[in-house]
Amino acid sequence: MKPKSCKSRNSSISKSLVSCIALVLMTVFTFVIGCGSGDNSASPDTKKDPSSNSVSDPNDSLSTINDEGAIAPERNGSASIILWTDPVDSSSMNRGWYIADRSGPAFWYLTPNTFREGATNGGNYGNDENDFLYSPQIWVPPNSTGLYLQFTTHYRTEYNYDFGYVKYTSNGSTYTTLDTYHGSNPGYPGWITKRYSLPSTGSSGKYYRLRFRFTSDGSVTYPGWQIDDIKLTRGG
Ligand SMILES: [Ca+2]
Ligand SMILES: [Ca+2]
Repeated sequence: MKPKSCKSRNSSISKSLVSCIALVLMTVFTFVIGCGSGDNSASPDTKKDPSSNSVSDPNDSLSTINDEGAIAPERNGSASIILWTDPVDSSSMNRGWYIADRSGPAFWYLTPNTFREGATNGGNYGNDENDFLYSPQIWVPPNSTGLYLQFTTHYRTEYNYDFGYVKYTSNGSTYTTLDTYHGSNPGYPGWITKRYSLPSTGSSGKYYRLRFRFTSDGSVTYPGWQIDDIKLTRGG
């Protein structure tokens, strides 16, 4: 009897223990489910600001272009990146170009689909011209290599006396001459494409500015100079 009684008592204790364990497990399970539900309701995925999910574009820095109207950079084929371009159309003068008519009757003007130095009726420039056309500032990012200035042009001036100068600055004050035009371009009145290599920027980005200057002496005039489709590119 004793063993049976003892066994019955032990069995009762075991059942109680199992019940307790089951209760604990249920409580833990309910807690876990509850906690899981709480995490889901506050899921970072559902509350994340979409804008914080953007991946940094390696070309972001290229978008930091001056506020004078330069357009965003884009691929120029697969070989280079266009840092800035102006097709020179009727809206170009809203893009930060600057004209300075220092002397002589003619000056740079918008035709409106090209820039032209000469009389605004299409006739010849005058004597003693000293006229400037400045581009907007163009932001060139750090470590830019393979820089090129390109544009189309035609010109007809008095050979060796009336000149067009193509220049640029990367420090805002010192202008470097890329080319000097006089006489007629090959194929005039046809147009030609000119391309000039510019030095790399190094570890700091720089603002570039282009300058097209025209001068004439005291006699003999011609139609002048036109430029169009100007762009600054860097290696891709
Ligand atoms: Ca002038
Ligand atoms: Ca002349």
